[in-house]
Amino acid sequence: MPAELSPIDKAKFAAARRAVEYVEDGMRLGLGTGSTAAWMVRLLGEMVREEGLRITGVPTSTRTADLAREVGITVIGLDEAKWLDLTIDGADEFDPQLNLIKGGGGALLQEKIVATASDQMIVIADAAKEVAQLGAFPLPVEVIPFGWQTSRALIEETLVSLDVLGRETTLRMNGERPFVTDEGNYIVDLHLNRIGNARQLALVLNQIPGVVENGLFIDICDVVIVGQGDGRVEIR
Ligand code: ABF
Repeated sequence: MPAELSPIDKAKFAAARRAVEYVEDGMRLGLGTGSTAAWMVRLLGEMVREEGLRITGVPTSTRTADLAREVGITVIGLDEAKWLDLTIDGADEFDPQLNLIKGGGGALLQEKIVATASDQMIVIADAAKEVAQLGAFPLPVEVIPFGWQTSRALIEETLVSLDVLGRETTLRMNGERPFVTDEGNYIVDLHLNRIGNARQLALVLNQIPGVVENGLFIDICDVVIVGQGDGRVEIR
């Protein structure tokens, strides 16, 4: 473990270190995005450089693609890989059913496509991400820029009819301008506080014109590796 890590980074590193134990020679891997996933990518890079591990990686963002190349991982696109053995990614929240909120880092669309195209998805997270019910973390919804205000209004109307506590929505910003995803879209964050029926909400949101994808990952994750501040891990 690198020296001088804060407890939160120790937790992220510990989860990443356990996750790479699932990686076998020859695997095609989905490479997640975020600070926890970045530890995993660096560790895989070490295994490639020092142990001769042969893997190909499909990154879920340009950030991860840049890092993966930098550490020596062979990067290919999903269409070239076609199917993946394993995806390892971070999350913003996970519940007892291993359903997730993702997209705080803005990469939810590629993350969901890549995870869904994998035999297995392992989430790596620090213990603060574990919740009894999803929703305290704002739910990201990716919308196309054309008519985004209409899409947002439709999202707000939809929330009125569902079992959610909060209904505030905000357009994610990058300074003075809207945050733009790798796919050229905007993100509307939904401040719901508690999501009663995540499965229903995920389906309903994706019916709204202009909505490309939402950050609820339902029945996609197989295992969560939870890192603790003292470097221990627990498996969910
Ligand atoms: C990605 O990075 C996202 O889906 C999630 O939003 C975020 C988690 O970031 P971190 O690991 O930095 O907390 O996995």
